[in-house]
Amino acid sequence: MVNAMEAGDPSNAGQPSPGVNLAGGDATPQQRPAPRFQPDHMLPDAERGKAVLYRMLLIRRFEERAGEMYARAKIGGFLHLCIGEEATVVGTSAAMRSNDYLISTYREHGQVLARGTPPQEVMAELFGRVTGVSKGRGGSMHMFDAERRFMGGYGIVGGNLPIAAGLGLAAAYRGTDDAVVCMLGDGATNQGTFGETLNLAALWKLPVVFIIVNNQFGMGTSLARHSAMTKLAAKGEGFGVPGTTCDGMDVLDVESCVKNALDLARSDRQPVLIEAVTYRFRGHSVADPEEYRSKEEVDEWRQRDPIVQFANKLIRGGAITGAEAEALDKLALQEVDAAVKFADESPYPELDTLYDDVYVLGDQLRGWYSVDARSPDTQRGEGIAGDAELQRIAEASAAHTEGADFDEQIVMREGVARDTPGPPPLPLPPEEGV
Ligand SMILES: Cc1ncc(C[n+]2csc(CCOP(=O)(O)OP(=O)(O)O)c2C)c(N)n1
Ligand SMILES: [Mg+2]
Repeated sequence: MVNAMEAGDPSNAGQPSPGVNLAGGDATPQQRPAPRFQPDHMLPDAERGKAVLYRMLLIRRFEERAGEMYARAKIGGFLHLCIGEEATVVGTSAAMRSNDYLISTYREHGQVLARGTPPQEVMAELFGRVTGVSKGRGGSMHMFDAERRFMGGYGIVGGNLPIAAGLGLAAAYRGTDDAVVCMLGDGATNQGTFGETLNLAALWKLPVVFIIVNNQFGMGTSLARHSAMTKLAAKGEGFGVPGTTCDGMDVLDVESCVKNALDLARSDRQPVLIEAVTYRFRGHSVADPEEYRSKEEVDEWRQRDPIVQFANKLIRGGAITGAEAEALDKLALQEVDAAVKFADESPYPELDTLYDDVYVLGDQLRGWYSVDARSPDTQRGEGIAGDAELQRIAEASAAHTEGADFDEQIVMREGVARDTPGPPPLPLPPEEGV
C-alpha cells in the first residue's frame, strides 16, 4: 500500500502541475452546466455483488455491536452510528481507487471499514486500546488510516472540508491523478467552511468530490429547519461547483454517481457536489432520545433498508442465492465477534506515551518534550508516579465496569434505550426473491 506522504513524483516537488491554477478560475465567467449523469445500474457480477453486500453487512453488524458495547460501558465518549446510511458509504468507496483520499466526519466507522481497515483495529479504537487504528487516542470520532488513505474522522462540523481542499491541492501539485472524496452532513453545508472550501476548489480546479450525506437532520433539527435551501445539490452552484443528486439508499446508484463525478474531477479538474439522500435509522448519537421525529417516519424509511434492497436485487437477478446472503451475514457477525474479543483483550496505551504523536515530530522526539520544552522535570504521566496513576485508573475503571450490573450501567448513561436490542436477524428474502 502506498504511503500517503510518499505519493506522487518527487521530481515535481516545488513545481505547480498543470492541474493547479492558483491565479484563478476560467476566464469565462459562465457557470458550467450541472453534470448530467446517466444512471448505470447494471447488476454487478456475483463476486463483486457479494463483496459489496458483505461490506454493508459488516458495517451494519459492527455498528449494532458497537452500540451494545457502549451500553455496557466498554466504549466511552460519543458514538455516532451510520445504521441506514451504509449504501452511501459503501457505494462511495466502491467507486474510488485505492490511491484516492477519503475524508469524513465524526460518523465515520463505516467509512474506515469500507476503506479496508481491519474491524478489530476499528473496534479496538472504540475501546480506547493501543491496538486501535489511531492507537486508542482518537476514539469514535477520530479514526485515521493514512496507509489506506482514510484521512479522518473530525469532531468539528465542517472541519474536514478545508483539509479536503488541501489534499486535492497536494494531489494536483504532485502531478498525480489521485482524487479526493469529502463526505459531510447536510448540517455541515451551513458552516462557513462549506462556501470557503467550494470556492477555492472551483477556483483552483481541485480534484475533489464533495458528498453531502443528507440524512435529513443535523442533530435534532430537520433539514427544512436548518437550511433555507433544501435542494442541497444546488448549494454549490454559486461557488462554481455543479451538483447532482443520488439515491443514498441504493448502493448502485451511489456508486455510479460517485464514479462519474470522480472521472470528471480527475480528467477535467472539476470539483463536483453530490447530494446522497438517505436516513439514519438510529439517533444522532447513542444518547439521543429522538423526540424530534415520529416512529412512523423512521419505520417508513426502514422499509427502504439499503442492505435488504440490495440483497433482494442480487437474489432476483440470480447473482446470489438467499442462502449465500445468509452465509455472508453469519460471516459478518463472526468477524465482528472476533473484533470485540480482540479489542477487549488488548491493553490500554501506556500512560507515559501520553504526549507521543502530538506533533508530526513525535516520531523522532518522544515524550512530553515534544510539546513543552520549558521544564526538564518529570512530567505528569511519566516515571514511577505515572505507573501508580495508571494503576489507580485501571482499578477505578475495573470497579466501574465489573461492579455494576448491566441495568445499572444503562441507567448511568442517560438517554440510552433500556431495551438496547441485540442485532436482529436481517430479514433476507427467500431464494426466489420477492
Ligand atoms: C463547529 C461545530 N458546531 C457544532 C457542533 C455540534 N454538532 C455535532 S454534530 C452536529 C450536527 C451535524 O449534522 P450533519 O452535518 O447533518 O451530520 P450528521 O450528524 O447528520 O451526520 C452538531 C451541530 C460541532 N461538533 N461542531
Ligand atoms: Mg445530517
